[in-house]
Amino acid sequence: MKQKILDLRDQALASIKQVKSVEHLKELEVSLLGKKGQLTAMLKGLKELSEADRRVVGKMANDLKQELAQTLVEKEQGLKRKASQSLGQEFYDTSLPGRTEPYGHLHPITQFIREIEDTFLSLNFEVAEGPQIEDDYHNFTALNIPKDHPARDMQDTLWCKDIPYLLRTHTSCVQVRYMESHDAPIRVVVPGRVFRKDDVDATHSPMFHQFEGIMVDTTTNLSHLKGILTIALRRLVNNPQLELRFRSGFFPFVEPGLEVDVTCVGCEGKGCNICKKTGWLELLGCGMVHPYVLKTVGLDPEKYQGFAFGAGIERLLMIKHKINDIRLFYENDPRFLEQF
Ligand code: 2NM
Repeated sequence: MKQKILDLRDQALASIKQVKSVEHLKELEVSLLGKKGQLTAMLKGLKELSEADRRVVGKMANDLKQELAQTLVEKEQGLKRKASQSLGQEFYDTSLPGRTEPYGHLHPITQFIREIEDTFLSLNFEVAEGPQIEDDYHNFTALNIPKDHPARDMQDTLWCKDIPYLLRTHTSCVQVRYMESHDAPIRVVVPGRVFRKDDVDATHSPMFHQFEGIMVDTTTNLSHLKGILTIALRRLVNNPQLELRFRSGFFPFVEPGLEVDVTCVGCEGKGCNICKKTGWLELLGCGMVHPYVLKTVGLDPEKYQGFAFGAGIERLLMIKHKINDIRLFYENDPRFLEQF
């Protein structure tokens, strides 16, 4: 009887090994472990044995039953896996966690433009946009830029071929358009792309971004300019201690004109390489809108006065984040962009 069980084991395991399909395996399972199967018959034969033999042989038969059941399950899994692979599908483990796509985000310049808009909206300014292809009148003439000014030269401006248009060299044209169509009081900020025929180096690009703003009312003056710029710049560079220094400077569209320096981010004013040991960084231009400009857009300069300012967005971001090469903004290298 013992030998019969051992023989059945050898024969059964060999048969299972040879099976090539799940159907055959099921048939084999029935012929081994089914009601009329070989092992079942053997268990029935235990009755004829003595009490002591029955215990030993019974255990052997039961162990074999478990072993065969386990082997059949493993064989079935193996056959199913093989079948799905041969169909060209990978074995699909539904218990694995799903794959997630990496998240993207807005470009740092777009992020910063949104911060500029939020900052000036909170100061009761509106946001305006305008065309990037402009005419000579809105880009130069209305802004009191004379015919012989170097900015009008082929050398400095990207002019269209055959048609009298250019790529705007600043966003001031949008303020001109805004003032043409709106009465005072005016408070507007204009972010956007501008174009200059610059050679590319670490600090120059033929396309960059600016934001400019104007405020016009009957009593608007330089102290308002100073207050608004101080609040806005402190918030935009995220430094409530930032100091502003106003120097006189020249822009044809303002009188008086001013240049604004801010505390150096590299040394907080102590003097370092970034600020050439001065403690200050040149950040933007501003001033009181020239009466000629007001008159040209139809605002009475005897009744209204206003301030205006303009700053480069890349330059401000480079100062804020200590970035030393403007080209990083345009190369779309994830190693750079992922830091924002
Ligand atoms: C600057 C500097 C100073 C400016 C002036 C005007 C307008 F339209 F009101 F005349 N818009 N922007 C201005 C003034 C811009 O950028 C460096």
